[in-house]
Amino acid sequence: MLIRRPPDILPGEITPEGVHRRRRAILKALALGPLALAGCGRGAESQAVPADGGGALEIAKRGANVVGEPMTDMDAATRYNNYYEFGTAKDDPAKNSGRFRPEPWSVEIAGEAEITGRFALEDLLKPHPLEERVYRMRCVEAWSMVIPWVGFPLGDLLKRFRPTSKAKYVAFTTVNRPGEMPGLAYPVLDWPYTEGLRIDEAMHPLAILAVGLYGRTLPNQNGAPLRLVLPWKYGFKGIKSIVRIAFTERQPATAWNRAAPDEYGFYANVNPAVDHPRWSQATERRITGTGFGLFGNRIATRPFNGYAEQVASLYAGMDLRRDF
Ligand SMILES: Nc1nc2c(c(=O)[nH]1)N[C@H]1C(S)=C(S)[C@@H](COP(=O)(O)O)O[C@H]1N2
Ligand SMILES: [Mo]
Repeated sequence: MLIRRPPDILPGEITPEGVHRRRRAILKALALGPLALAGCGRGAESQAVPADGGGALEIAKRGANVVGEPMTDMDAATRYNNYYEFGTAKDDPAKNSGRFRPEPWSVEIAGEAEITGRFALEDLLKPHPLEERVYRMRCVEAWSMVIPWVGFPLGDLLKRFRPTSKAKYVAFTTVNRPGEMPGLAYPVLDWPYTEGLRIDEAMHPLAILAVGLYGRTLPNQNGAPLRLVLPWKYGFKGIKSIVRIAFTERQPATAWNRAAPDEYGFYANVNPAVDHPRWSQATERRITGTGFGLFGNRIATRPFNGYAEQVASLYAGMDLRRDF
């Protein structure tokens, strides 16, 4: 049975029912038992997180050593959001997403692949061991957070559908539910929200499909039940509440690129040398928490958000000022 959450409840108060039940449902569907904690390399020991999420935050904080930077509080990560389907103010998604129902959920797989069709989320997640990994996230408005996402590499899922040699790109679509998403009443973007990746970007192990954060199931405002996390790209590439994944031969249209092609490119790799036409992208405000933490330290932005060593080779020979 679905437990509705009143829309006016703040995310800090959502421990109860809804979240716990959904987490239990997902953990059960995954036959997970304890969450495997892998960190992102550098010999981070695998650590078990109790299925009830207890201690997950503490473990995730130790995981911050993986990026060597202080983690953002869960409070800020779940109250300061961009999810325009729930409104354009940063606190709108937390305030307005209580009516959204992330279950049951299915995803349509379409296009240039041997296997296509509509699949229940549980079935898509089943064979993929979940990991919790701490990543820097950099939004286009020049703020960033350090968040422990729970998920698995996108490529592990995509490969199962056996993309054909014509599959050069992957296109993603967000769910379109005007009754549950009040922001859809405003023509801010050409709804539904769409995003895309070149297939080699999509297959890169740093491209993550997330189902949780801080050892918990994704809250609605962060893109429940399934969203992309692309640590080397600007935040808008991290499409939320995905209902369709299509393999395409041509570069797909994306919502932000269609709305303002001079401001938001298809690649959207974090690049301090290429400014947004209306502001510099050379520095960012690192948000650590709510309150004063929202002001954050101003720090220099790094190419590919600090992940150049892992991903720069994907773009060898490209002019990143033109393909921004
Ligand atoms: N469907 C959808 N996905 C979206 C957005 C949106 O408005 N709608 N906003 C994007 C932007 S601009 C950012 S910065 C990230 C924010 O993710 P977070 O709120 O979990 O930090 O989500 C991205 N994914
Ligand atoms: Mo963003």
